[in-house]
Amino acid sequence: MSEENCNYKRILVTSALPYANGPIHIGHIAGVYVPSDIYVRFQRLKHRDVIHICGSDEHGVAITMKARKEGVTPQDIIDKYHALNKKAFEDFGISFDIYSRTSSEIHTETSQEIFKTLYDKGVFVEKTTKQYYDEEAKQFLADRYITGTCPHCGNTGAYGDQCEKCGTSLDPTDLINPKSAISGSELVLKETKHWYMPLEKYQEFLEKWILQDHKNWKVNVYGQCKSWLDQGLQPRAVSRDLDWGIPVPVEGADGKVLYVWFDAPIGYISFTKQLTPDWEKYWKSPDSKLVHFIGKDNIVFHCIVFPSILKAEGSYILPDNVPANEFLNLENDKISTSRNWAVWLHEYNEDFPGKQDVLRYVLTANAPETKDNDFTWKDFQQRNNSELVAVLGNFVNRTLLLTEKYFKNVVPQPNSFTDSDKEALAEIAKIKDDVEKSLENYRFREALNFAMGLGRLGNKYITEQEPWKVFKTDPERVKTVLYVNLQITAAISTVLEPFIPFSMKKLRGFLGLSEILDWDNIDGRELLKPGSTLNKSSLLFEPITDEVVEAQIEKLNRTKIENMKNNFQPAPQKPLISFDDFQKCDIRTATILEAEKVAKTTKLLKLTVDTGIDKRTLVSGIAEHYDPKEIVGRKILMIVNLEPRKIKGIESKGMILCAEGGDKSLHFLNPDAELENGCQIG
Ligand code: B3M
Ligand code: ZN
Repeated sequence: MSEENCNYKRILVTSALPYANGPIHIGHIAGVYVPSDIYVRFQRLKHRDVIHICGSDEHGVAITMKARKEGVTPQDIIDKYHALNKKAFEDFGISFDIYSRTSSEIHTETSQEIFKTLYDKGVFVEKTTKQYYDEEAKQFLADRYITGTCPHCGNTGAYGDQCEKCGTSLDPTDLINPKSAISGSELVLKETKHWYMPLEKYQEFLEKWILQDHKNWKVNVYGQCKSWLDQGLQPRAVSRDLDWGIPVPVEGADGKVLYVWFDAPIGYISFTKQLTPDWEKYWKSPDSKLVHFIGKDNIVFHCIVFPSILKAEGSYILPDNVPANEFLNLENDKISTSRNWAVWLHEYNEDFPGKQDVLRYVLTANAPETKDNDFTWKDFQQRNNSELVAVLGNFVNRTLLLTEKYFKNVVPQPNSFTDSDKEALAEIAKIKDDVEKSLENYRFREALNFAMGLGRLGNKYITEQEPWKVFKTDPERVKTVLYVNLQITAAISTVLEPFIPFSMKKLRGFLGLSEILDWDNIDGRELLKPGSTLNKSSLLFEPITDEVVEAQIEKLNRTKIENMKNNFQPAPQKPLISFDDFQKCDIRTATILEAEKVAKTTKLLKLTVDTGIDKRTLVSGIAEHYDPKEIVGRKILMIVNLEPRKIKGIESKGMILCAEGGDKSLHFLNPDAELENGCQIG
């Protein structure tokens, strides 16, 4: 038992509430939900009083924007994605104790109650400022609903909070010629009153609570908090002029709702209320430990803003740790919901039925715990085949098959133990202790690697002992060897449960275990008794084929092309030329007679063409778009009076005219009639 957890009677774990405006993807899973689920499963195995709280974050502008874009109501959006994500988490084995939603009545009550408490205590600062108002839509506009020209790069589609083209963070008043994204109309600046959380008043408290009392927080979390504090905290609005959200529960607040980041973290509290009448034991007792699992973009809200709100309210505990992860990229590109550049959890569950553990394993082994990391389908396949199948699965399979073959699926009675037997048995508890220490310190990649050490231990031992050879001459020895292997296998079924629960449940079935063996009993004692009967086993993990992985990569490539086409921006027109200039260009119809790749290049084809004037050679950068075998005989248009150029030692006389698509594809141009070679294009 880690001394840290000894001081706590119960552990309250929260996972960031995903916005109900889109599906969950592997970046969310790697960053937040697999780590939190591993941690909670482990605490349950330690028989600790732990609850895991999560649910949909259903307010905020992102949801109303999605609704507008899809021509439905915000309620339609949150109902769709709350249900989709809740099921996707369940199917993936993320074992929340409650997955609720911030559109619930209990959440509205709880949020308004906390707001009112702070309001009545005079915590908030009321401020009237000028904000953009759409007179046609009769509403103030959130930053994302304001578009205009970026003062930095001239992008005419910049938003009130950011220019997505040059990445500059903006204030709506920075925009040139700001317009409403709702009605398209010009905007007026209008006075509006809002309530602000004076974070600067909690600067001193936060500096002590974080920078002095929580030096043990992850470096990336501690560092981000320190930079926020070093800049000096500023007041932060806790209300918005929106028609979607929790109404501000005070006089003079018509048309105003709680800022989504004020109410969302309170969801952790309202969902706990929903889960248990003992909710105050978790949220208000000093012997409760609160841990927030989040992504790095939520650190300021969970380490600075929400703790300040709870501190101001006065009766709640504050987080003991906030082990935020960095971001996961996909095939070396940033995961993006808007660009559909993601592996969606619900689609993974559909495409890989029964293989949830493979993704759990890979996302833990590759987790962005200290820096952004990259997910590739090839790595997914490689880790499955060379780690899960070849190490863990192989060891378990050999142990169970040999026990079936030699001892009819009954755990053998061991004879005397050699030193290697004793060392192997002793190693089990040591590995378990290493896993435990890493898990208590939120180092999940490290913990998984330690846990896989049981598979490595088993493979090393069984390979050294060679029971398949020894059985011919000394079956009694093999009883001891397989007994040792079965103890390792039994330990695996518990120690790896937090990481790959589906497979460990399957393994317990093979071992005839109706319950998970006690974590703390993996201390060198006997786990599987001689004489107990095993069940028929099968492979724990199957290899993942190239075809399966290629299909996923192909799916992403189709997305990439779709995105390029959807986001196609025509290049700006070139400077004007005179008609005489154009007349100098001699463009003709021609036919390709021969085509071949230019050696040592990937982009070049050497072509022989019939221009009607002559037969000539030219070199063209179309090798990635056309197969030389398929273009012989094709009609093309080409400029015939370009000065010859030597390209890779080949004299190239002319240039083929091609159109480049939004997806960077290249296409020959052809007149709409069968023409002779040499016809002039004018
Ligand atoms: N809905 C997740 C996000 O920023 C946000 C978390 C709320 S946790 C209280 O994508
Ligand atoms: Zn810009």
